[in-house]
Amino acid sequence: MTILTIATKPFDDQRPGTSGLRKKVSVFQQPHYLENFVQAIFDSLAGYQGQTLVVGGDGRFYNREAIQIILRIAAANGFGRVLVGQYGILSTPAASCIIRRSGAFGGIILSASHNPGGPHGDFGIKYNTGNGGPAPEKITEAIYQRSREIHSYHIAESGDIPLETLGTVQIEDMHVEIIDSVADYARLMENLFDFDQIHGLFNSGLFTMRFDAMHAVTGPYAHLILEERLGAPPNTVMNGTPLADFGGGHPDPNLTYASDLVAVMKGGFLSPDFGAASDGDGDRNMILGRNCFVTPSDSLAILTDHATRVPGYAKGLAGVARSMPTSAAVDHVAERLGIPCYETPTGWKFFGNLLDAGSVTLCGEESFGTGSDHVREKDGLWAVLFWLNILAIRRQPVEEILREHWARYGRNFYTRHDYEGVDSTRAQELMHDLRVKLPGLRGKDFGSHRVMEADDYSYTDPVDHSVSTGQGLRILFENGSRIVYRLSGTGTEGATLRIYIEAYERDAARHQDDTQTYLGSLIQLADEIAAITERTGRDAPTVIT
Ligand code: VG1
Ligand code: CO
Repeated sequence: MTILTIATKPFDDQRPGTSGLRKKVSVFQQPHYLENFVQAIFDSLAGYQGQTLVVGGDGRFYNREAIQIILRIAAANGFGRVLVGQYGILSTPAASCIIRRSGAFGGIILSASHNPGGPHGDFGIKYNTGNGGPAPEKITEAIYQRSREIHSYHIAESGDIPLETLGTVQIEDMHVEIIDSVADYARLMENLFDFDQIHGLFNSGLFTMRFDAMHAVTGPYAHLILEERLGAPPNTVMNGTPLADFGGGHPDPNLTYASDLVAVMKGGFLSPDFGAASDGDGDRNMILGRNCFVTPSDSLAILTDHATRVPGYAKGLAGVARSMPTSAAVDHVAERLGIPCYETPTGWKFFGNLLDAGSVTLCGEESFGTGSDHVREKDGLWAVLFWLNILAIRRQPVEEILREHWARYGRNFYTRHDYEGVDSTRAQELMHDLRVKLPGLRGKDFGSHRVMEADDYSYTDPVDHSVSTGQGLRILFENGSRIVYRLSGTGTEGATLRIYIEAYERDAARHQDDTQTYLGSLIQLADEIAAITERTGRDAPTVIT
């Protein structure tokens, strides 16, 4: 076998977004496109010779082809060992777990997360560092810069490696170990949660649940952990076989796209007690009770409130963190616990330093992401198991736990309105004009809302003091309400405008109000201030969460 050096030309569109490089499959299938990016990753790193790399993905279309290419480039660049999930499958949190456990130099995760898959869908690639977390902006920027000047890549001439059979094979001097995709992760979960107690809950005959894997990566994880280990009946996991096109669905666990599960949970007393879903790559979660939806922001607050009752967190929490657009529900719990609560820009990479420094134990985002210091990614099944542990302790309906939480801490009414597929130029202009307008909004009255502050959110990392600017336009009102505008960094078609709206309500008599109604005046204001309807030509958002 030989190592080839192939001449190539740079592509100008390889800047990683919120979570890696995401493009249409057809873009990745262009000759040299993936190869260039992988070589650009390796060129931006130093000291990996002879070291271990972890590789796996969410099983979407092009996953296996991409893995074969990555293996050959890794061998040509001098990695000593690559750990690959069987069939090329690793959920994002499992990849993070394996990077940490194996002492790997880093990992490459193939996923476009919740974006649709299949030949006409999306594909993605992300580099994670040795702490198991997404590379920080310093590295993703270096990769991008390198991708703009790359003129050759190195690749071993080798046949395809069979990804089905566990065991070790060799490419050049590099060992390729095909490993069980689930085992390490399942062991980690067992150490964090009281499996006996959860087993008891399933055995009680008084509790049923449904988990929707959405034909994505969590199927095998959920079958093993929920059904085999925890004794849930075999029909607990739905859509549990990973498919390359996710069964034609949109593997995004929210009330719009997880419609199979939502329908099951709306069946009144016939519905299961607990419902949950995860996304394409297994890092997101949605939590449902019978006729009840727990917003991700509330879920983070409730997990924080119960943490010391769960074995893995019995020693207490160092602190918590949430992304800026996430509601302040967790802030109230942190205050009671007397622990710090950090605010970071959108994207899990911003939690890494805080977790590594031991400053925070739990963290989360409004976009259905919750996690802790057990790995360096958000973790869908982890959140589900955390909830199961809480339900096994409290033996109360989800809805009751939620109501009691609001009664104690007040309720942060919260919604996100997404306008997908907006013309990119128009979206940029809208954001630009709004940014210019912000300083003039201070002190202005809009009905009962007086603007206290309006700015373009910028973040200074408390650990390495790096600064990230342009992280979202915020309008903060004196009564504690706020509106945030951001453009998505994960989409592949046009622009997605996200508007986040929040208001705090102490009075329990209002806690059962409908969210969209309660926030109605702010929703209207959000439209007016940025002239959304007028400038996008849309009269309603694509998705409301
Ligand atoms: C979205 C979410 C963000 C999340 C990111 C990756 O980013 O808003 O909170 O971290 O997706 O999640 P954006 O830039 O589109 O708003 V995943 O599950 O797609 O890896
Ligand atoms: Co995801």
